[in-house]
Amino acid sequence: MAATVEAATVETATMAATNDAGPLSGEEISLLQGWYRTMLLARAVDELMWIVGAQGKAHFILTSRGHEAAQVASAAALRAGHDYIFTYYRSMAAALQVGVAPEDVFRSVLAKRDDPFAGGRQLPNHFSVRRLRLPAGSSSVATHLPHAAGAGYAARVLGEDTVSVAYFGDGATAKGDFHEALTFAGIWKLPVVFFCENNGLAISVPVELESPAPIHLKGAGYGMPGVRVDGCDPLAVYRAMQEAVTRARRGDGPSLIEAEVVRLVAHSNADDQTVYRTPDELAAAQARDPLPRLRRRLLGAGVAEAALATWESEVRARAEAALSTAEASPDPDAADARKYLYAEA
Ligand SMILES: Cc1ncc(C[n+]2csc(CCOP(=O)(O)OP(=O)(O)O)c2C)c(N)n1
Ligand SMILES: [Mg+2]
Repeated sequence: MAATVEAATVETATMAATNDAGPLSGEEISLLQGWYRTMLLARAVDELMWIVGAQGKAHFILTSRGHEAAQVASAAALRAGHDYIFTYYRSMAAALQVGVAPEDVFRSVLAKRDDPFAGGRQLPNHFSVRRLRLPAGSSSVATHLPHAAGAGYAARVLGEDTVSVAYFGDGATAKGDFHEALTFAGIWKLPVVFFCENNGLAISVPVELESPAPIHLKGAGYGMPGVRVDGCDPLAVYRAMQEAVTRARRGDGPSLIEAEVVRLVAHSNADDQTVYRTPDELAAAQARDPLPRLRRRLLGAGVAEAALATWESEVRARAEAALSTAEASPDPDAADARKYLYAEA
């Protein structure tokens, strides 16, 4: 049995190599420059979210810090507004990449009336934008995976060339929903990409206690390619995602991508990670931070330090302005608090 799994994996796991050392084409440099700005924006929004959380203005903070390269580069391989994108609570950088405004991220964090995802009635970062085909998701881990398989099935029935993508963490692969979604997508060869952001932890539980096998190997059990990629290398992620999306769009079925990322901060602002992560582990995660790594890569490719510094300050100002706009927007009307809970007469 083991040999069969290994054979299937060897055939399909072609994307692990990173190209940090190799030369970049002009097109790659231009892609990386755009992604760097979106990654910076996600990081700046993330940092400001933690500040408003500490100020007591937001009840719960969830973070994409350390996942930005994986999210931005994978989302860049999609057709925004055409493909279905099932995000999870950590997907803020992916959401920004496909067109969610930072003002709206902050409106959801601050539970404002005009939060377009849920009018301030959901946890932050539970994106829901019809125009962008970002369907509403639950906080319940992995429950959106069968939905993504269902959207793939709908595309098949409707004869559309849409691809459906589900973003989720390593812990989600231990849920029955993962098994059901990959079984269904695998049997029907649906146009779905299962994109796992493996940060090695499900809150405090290490991946070894969630998964008996490397996550990308699980694809073979459902008849689909399983690919492991360095999730801190945006070009490697982009290539893996492009291959999976192309395969799905041409009718060849689903793929599983495991992007190895780092969670740079606590699971949420309700979590003290120093209880279960040693200073050495935190330093090792910090050393893989995709932002300084990409900055070095761009400098090495000839992008001027002054250009990078300009983007950094512009993006910071953009995030701060978005926060001010959201803070100034109206709070929900208290009289509406029970709206949508019960059928109205
Ligand atoms: C069904 C379910 N069980 C438990 C939780 C509590 N919970 C929220 S996030 C999380 C960890 C999920 O880890 P992973 O899938 O690796 O994603 P990560 O947060 O690391 O990106 C858990 C256990 C939940 N939301 N839903
Ligand atoms: Mg995890």
